[in-house]
Amino acid sequence: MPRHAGARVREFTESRLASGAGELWEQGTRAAFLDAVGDGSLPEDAFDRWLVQDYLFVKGFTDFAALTAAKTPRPAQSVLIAGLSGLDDELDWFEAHAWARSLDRGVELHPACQRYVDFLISAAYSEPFPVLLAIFYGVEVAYTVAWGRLEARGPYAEFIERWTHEDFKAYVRYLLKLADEHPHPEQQARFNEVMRHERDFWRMTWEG
Ligand code: MP5
Repeated sequence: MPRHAGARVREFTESRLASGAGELWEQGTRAAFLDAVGDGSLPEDAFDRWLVQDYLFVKGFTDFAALTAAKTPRPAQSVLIAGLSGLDDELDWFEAHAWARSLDRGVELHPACQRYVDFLISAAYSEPFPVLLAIFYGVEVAYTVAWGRLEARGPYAEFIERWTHEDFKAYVRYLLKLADEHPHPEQQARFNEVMRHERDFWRMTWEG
């Protein structure tokens, strides 16, 4: 791990939900896949697998985000609506990359990806909005911290930058503020579940 990476992600690592997740936090935000991105040894097929599965994940996450926005009262709703537009741009971005690499976007969700999306959609229908805010925050913070442990250089610099950019971090910070402003006893348990799914998703990208 680069020397300054710990400092870059510390504000999130030390936040309430992250520290409450115990070892799941580390498991959800560190991955052999990312270590291999960092040292330049990532096999191309692993990257392609991640790209397609992450695209499919983000499609499901967008449905979760829309349902969460619908359940969240104003003024908190505002940032979630803006986030939907960001997700639309992100899907275009994934499609452009998948197209450029001639990947088949019609492939099925891997069981690990399917389980993660099923968890999100089921929660979106059944959980109250404060719990959904903690899940939302978990999904986004997991990526900004996991990718944030890498320096934005090498063939995948654009991917590292996407989730470590200052604007993205400000968005993640804001989601944390919303979750903190609307506490709920179930937030920690559902946040932990997100970390479990992140861990399993990363394993899938590495092991296939
Ligand atoms: C995110 C993601 C972050 N793209 N994939 C996984 C498995 N977890 C979290 O979501 P977004 O919409 O890319 O910021």
